Amino acid sequence: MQTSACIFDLDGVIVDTARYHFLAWKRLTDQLGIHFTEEDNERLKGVSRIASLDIILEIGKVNADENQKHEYATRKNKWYVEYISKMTPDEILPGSLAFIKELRNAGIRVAIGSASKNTPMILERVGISELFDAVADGNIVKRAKPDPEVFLKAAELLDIEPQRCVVFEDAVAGVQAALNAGMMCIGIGSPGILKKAQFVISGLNEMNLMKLRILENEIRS
Ligand code: B16
Ligand code: MG
Repeated sequence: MQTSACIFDLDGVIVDTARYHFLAWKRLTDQLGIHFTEEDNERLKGVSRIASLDIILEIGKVNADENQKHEYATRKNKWYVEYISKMTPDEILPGSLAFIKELRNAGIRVAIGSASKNTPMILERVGISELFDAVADGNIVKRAKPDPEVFLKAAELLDIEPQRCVVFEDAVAGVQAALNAGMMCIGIGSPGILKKAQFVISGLNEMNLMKLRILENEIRS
């Protein structure tokens, strides 16, 4: 079965916003007296904002009620938005634009499937809002990855069956979400971490349509 649509995670696949998330969480954890490292930040990739905060509070062994949690998450997001509002098109990861344009020229539909509620601002800042046929993000889905909701929503918006979609994902929870959606998944990162992805590359600069066609034949046959 041939691929009719590609769904891209945003953070870690098309842009590297993990460092901005880290800087913003670090400002919060410094204020709360929690020791938070870049290694800890790895655990937050692909995880929703509030679930990320829960992990951080658990690391710091800090208790907080719902009101406090809401205030902490809002404080962090305010700083995060300050950082991403200064993003430029130079921050698009290598190979992303060329691959997405190649897909579009071949009639393959393209969508975003991201946990981030800041997806529209990021796409706008880096100048690629017009590039996607559909955007499924944290503003329209309720259940966080590894739940398949975000990818199923993207497929629905594109009007393409899940079995004809390929997901590109950098987070363990995101790879699982793609598989749960019944989609083929190509991991972006390390094969040692993204163990369940059917194939792993280090970035979209390693992908092109011919390679995708070869992979789908191997994986779907
Ligand atoms: P926001 P993705 C995810 O984006 C990030 O990887 C994760 O670190 C972040 O907590 C989450 O978005 C929510 O982001 O606070 O902007 O709503 O990888 O699914 O594109
Ligand atoms: Mg990601």
